[in-house]
Amino acid sequence: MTVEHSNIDYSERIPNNVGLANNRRLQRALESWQPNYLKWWQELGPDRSSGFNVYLRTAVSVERDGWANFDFVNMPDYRWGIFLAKPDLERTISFGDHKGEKAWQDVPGEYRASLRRLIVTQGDTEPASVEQQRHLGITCPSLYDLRNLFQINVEEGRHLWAMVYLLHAYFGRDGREEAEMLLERHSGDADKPRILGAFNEPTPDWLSYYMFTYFTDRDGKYQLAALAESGFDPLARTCQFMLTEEAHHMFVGETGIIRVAQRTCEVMKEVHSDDPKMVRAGGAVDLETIQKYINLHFSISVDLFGQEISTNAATYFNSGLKGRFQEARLDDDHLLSNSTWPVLQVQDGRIIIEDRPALSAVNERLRDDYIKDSQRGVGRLNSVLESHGVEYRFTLPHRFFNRHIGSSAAVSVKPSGAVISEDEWQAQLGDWLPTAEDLAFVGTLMNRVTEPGKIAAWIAPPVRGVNGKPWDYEYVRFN
Ligand code: BYC
Repeated sequence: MTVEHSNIDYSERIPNNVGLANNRRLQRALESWQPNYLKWWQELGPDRSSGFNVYLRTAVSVERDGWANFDFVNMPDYRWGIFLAKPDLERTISFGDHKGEKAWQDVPGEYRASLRRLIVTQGDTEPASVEQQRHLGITCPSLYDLRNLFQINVEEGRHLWAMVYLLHAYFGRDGREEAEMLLERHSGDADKPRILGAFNEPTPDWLSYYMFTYFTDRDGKYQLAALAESGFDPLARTCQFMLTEEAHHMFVGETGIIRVAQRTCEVMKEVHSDDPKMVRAGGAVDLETIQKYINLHFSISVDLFGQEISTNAATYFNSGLKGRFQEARLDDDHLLSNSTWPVLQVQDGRIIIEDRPALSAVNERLRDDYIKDSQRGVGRLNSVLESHGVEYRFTLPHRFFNRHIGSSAAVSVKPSGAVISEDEWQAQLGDWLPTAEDLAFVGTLMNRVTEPGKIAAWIAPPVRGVNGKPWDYEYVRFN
């Protein structure tokens, strides 16, 4: 058992607030993982960023405003460490078979395998996203964007540390082996891919990156919120702290997409046309292509919630390992023994809605929360079009569009929600998802802009900069 403080000790080799110095075995284990992590960062972290001085936010304590410490950091020298919010020893489990019992400060033997699996799956996504984004720095549209990319990358690295700490501290030898594996699987690797589908997809350009941080990081928000309810208190506390950082990642995504759409509207005015060809000739991404990117990234991200009907999810819930979004605020028995939840299913080539036992529909319920939240951002995006007098409107595709997980994986579904034949799907695919030609066009816009105050022509500058600085501040200094 370690002693936890709110302030982080940066004089240690591994900065931490978990009293690592008092637990020599754990300290040694983590110190032997650390060089492997740094090697991984050098090889698969942000490409060609060594020696960059970046204006970054670093956590100094886990108190409310503790991480809001901004300063220039030399890129590879960022100090990753272990920060856990203080335990609330009175906290009780709010759902499932153990409802009302004290939260566990150690792993209950019977749930060891399930917990390890959840932690490994969560941990696997963090380095995966860094790998997916590793080449983007080379084509950054501005210093502001480059700084945000690195901020997100170092935080994903820290989130990996958070999961590795749990594996090392609570799961003994198999935890240490899993921690090694987290550095051995790689995004898109044919032999050792990352665990979840979305994390093996490429992020080839900045529009994909904004979509990823809008849609896929938002899955992170919902999954972390569900894990923040966990009866295993160290996991719950870690996820609470991670969630504060997730909010910034989604902000980068949402404002990024808005800035791209805003610039498109401006170019439409400049070229006096809404013809996609003219818009492209004017140097912006046409709205139709932005919509295809939305379709792609939304569909990849809704897959991350798993099957509509899942016994895994029911077991996690019953066991008190993973709850629902804002579990404690929900007004029900938190046992779900007799309640139902409406679930969309594909049956005989048709989409039907059926009431299913709520316990087995926990994944679907989280997906419902996620979709509602995603929709709100699309509404804000449409306000930008409206304010420019543009009639076009973005939409989220149907939740069954382009799915690879769940009951609709076996059928083809249009963005509108109609089930169609495989031939129709193949014939119209290029209208709904980015084609090779669309990707190549967006690729042509990706030119590196690193002069303070300058920004690429396909994106509008942000409304404000970071931490009260102007947007054209020199956020990254190259040595
Ligand atoms: N790809 O019973 P089911 C983030 C598998 S993102 C591949 O529904 P379950 C971040 C599933 O594993 C948040 N496989 O599964 C964002 C299962 O396999 P087995 C990440 C998939 O367990 C941006 C089988 O299908 N955190 O933090 O209820 C940047 C049956 O499915 C997928 C978590 O996900 C898929 N998409 O639900 C950086 C939280 N979906 O048992 C970071 C932890 C399902 O047949 N993970 N499968 O071998 C979980 O809670 C669950 O593992 C899942 C799946 C919700 C993902």
